Amino acid sequence: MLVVRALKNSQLTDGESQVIYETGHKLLLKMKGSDLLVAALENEGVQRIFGVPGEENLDVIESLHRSKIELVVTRHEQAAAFMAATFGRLTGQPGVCLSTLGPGALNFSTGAGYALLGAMPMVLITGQKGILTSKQARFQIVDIVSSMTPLTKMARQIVSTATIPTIVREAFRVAGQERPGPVHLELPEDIAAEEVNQISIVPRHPIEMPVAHPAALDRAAAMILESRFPLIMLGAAASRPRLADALSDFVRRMRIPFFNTQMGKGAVNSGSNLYMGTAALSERDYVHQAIDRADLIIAIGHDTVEKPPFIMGPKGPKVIHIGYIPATVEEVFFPHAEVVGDVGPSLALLADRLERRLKNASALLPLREQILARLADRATENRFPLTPQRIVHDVRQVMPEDGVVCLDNGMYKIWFARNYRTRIANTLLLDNALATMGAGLPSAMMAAMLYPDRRVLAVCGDGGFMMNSQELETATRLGLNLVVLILQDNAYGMIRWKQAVDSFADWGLTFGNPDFVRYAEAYGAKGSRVDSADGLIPALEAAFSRRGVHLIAVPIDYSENVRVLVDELRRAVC
Ligand SMILES: Cc1ncc(C[n+]2csc(CCOP(=O)(O)OP(=O)(O)O)c2C)c(N)n1
Ligand SMILES: [Mg+2]
Repeated sequence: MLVVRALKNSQLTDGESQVIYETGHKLLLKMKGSDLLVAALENEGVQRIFGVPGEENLDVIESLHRSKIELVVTRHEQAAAFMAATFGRLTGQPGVCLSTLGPGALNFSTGAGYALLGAMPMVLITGQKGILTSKQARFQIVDIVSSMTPLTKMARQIVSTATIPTIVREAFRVAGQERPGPVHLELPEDIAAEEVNQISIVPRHPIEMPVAHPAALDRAAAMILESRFPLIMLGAAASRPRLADALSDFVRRMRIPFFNTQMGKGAVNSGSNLYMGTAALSERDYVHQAIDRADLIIAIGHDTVEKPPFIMGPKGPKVIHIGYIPATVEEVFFPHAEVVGDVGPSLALLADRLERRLKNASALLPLREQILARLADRATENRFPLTPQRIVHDVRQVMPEDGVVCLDNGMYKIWFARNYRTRIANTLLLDNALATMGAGLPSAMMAAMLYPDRRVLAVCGDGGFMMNSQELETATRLGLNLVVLILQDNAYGMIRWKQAVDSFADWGLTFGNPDFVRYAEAYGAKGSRVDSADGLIPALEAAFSRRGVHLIAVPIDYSENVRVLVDELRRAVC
């Protein structure tokens, strides 16, 4: 254990104000709780913290100032939480965000829910008034630990400097281990300022997850061998960054066709000739022709936080759940067998039992061409405003294989999930769990920070974009290379679509918009507007090649929503 020790004045030579300790932590003449917190965060490998500080965080800010950790100030705490969560999603290491007490901490709520449902590792640190005295009575005090408890895997107030190292270590373990998610720590200002004597930082060590039990593997193998029409489904947990290679290997060795849920998209090379589609709707889409014919679905990493990719009933296919943790049983999902354990090695063991023994592996493959052909329908239509299919098609043209598209939430999410083909894991980031509006821009900003050499595109509706558009300032200040595509229908289009589907009157869901070009320019970004069907590709190309932050507004024709997603599917699949 590394011992962090406060040196007495007498131990320092004249004029010496700080000592570099052997681990690289700076040991201060007077060490305080916040220094210990920051030393513990450095011990976890934290390099950046996102947030909006308040006066209760000032000790922490001073400690960060003296550390190697960068403080990235955002313009709203929600955006900081979305960025930290996306860091966790893309790296597997918890992202960290910081806020003040009360109002700032409450602004973290949506971000905490986003990380909890989305299984994204994150540590949220909030300030609080002193707990030993009460000099400001109840000013700004709300019970944040209680408000965070249902939104996190663990929520704790730090009540003594002595426990900081263990609480921080525990927080990162809990946040990072399967199923990953957010952890909340509240650091009151008097504990942050309290002088610290001799306290040990808890070192990290690697942890290997157990692999599935041989009996479970044998049972699953027998079911797969018996199956006449097997189909693989890749769910949200299939997109864990560490799983991409093992999963691709499994699909390649089994030769069973696969489809994915929205959040399982890209987990395996879907340019692959086994890809059958994405279940963006719960039923009646073209991909459901394969799902409905299957007698066995091998569901890898399915997380029932997602809108159901298909609905199980008393009849229909058997389901094997393969996951890091056991399945959750729902009205619409109740697997018949489970393979629980570290997914990558467990899949390799399953493939060892089955490779070259499956006579029916590709029984459903003949449906593939017809399903994918229907999705490509009208993708190059020359209509203006542009159709969603054309927008998805044109975006794919300008995005290289490793380019990352980050979606906000709106009607276009269904179109991108169905029609956008991914070839590399985590190159279409979307939220089909909390499905909150406002995360598109911050998640894309995080992707742009992590991958400065890749093209990163945020796709937002005109509603969702405006929920965190202030972060354009953060993006320009950070010097990010990022393009934001705003799909303009002057409405909450998705709700309008649902209104139409359920035969409600078209009422109450439209709004006005700022001039997006001038709006971008006011932030020091560049703005442009697409005003012809052939204008989107050149606008995107120009924005990516000029670098910096660009905003492109494109009018969208949502009449396709009802034409395809209601009328056509009803005719085709009924
Ligand atoms: C924070 C939040 N508020 C409300 C909703 C409900 N909701 C889902 S999609 C949507 C409309 C989105 O409008 P816009 O961003 O313009 O996208 P569009 O559907 O018009 O393309 C709404 C209001 C939500 N998911 N999240
Ligand atoms: Mg809209």
